[in-house]
Amino acid sequence: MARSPVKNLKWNPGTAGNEALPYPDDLVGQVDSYLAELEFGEKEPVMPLTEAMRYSLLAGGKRIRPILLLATGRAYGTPPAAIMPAAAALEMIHTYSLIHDDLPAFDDDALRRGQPSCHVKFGENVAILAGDALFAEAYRLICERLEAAPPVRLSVIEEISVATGVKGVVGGQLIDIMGSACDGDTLEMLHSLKTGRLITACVRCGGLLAGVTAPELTQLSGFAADLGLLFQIKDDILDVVGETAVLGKQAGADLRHKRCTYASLYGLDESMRLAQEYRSRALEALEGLQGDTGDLAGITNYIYERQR
Ligand code: GRG
Repeated sequence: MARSPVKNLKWNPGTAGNEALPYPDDLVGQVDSYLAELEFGEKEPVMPLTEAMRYSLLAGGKRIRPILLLATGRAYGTPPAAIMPAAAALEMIHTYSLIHDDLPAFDDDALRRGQPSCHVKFGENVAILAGDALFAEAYRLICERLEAAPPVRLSVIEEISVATGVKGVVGGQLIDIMGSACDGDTLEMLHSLKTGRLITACVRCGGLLAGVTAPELTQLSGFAADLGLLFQIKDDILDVVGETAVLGKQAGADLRHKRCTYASLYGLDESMRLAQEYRSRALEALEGLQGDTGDLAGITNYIYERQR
């Protein structure tokens, strides 16, 4: 068995209080309402496109990424409504990645968010365009609706561009489809890019919009990196032990695709131990921050405990 990727970790009794903190449920409804009200210029010729975009966007994902952004902002006193366009944009980009990931050229998955995948419902060509449009509309939303000083808005755009490009989601996806060697370092690098980098962007954008200092932003990034790996380890565990009906996507897909995952590389027991350690590490990172990080601890606990 490969070595554990978590080095020199000790259980930190200081995180114990944070383990009871709840998920900020109030933000879920706010995100869902905002997404439902978005206008994409629905006119007859583009109706199938906007229908496909809404179909996937409003299908009821967990909204972890926008909530992370809003919770980070709120930790430093920024009201969620003030930064909602950035949060919605990140959910749109995440939805775009799910639509494309489900395509026959990638995972060829027929079920997503408890309903037929976008390409199953609308056809492959429309699904590709729905993803493309969600990506572009996300940037339009930030440019038109996010009220922030131009340099801050530019930093947010840069953050998201980097997180989604070659040094982020797309690069991670390429490494994944190339199916390179399955070892601990490759796995960590793959997931840091494919999943972790977008999660980090959510936290960093929340921090940027709240005007945190550079050292604070660095510490927030450390928290987010651990959270991203926790998210992925849990995702890999759920692929093995979860149920399709609860997950809203096909369980066992990693095995079907012979993917290198935490569960396949380290086994279930060790993966669960790693998840616990990354939760501990993420909660520990929150302790040194200046903001009121209760919501971020609640999100960490939710990601650790989630069943879908
Ligand atoms: C440039 C964003 C972008 C994508 C193009 C297709 C592709 C390249 C990348 C695939 C990235 C991908 C789908 C990674 C998987 C991440 C993951 C585990 C998603 C599941 O997230 P949840 O559980 O889903 O938060 P919900 O449905 O709850 O939002």
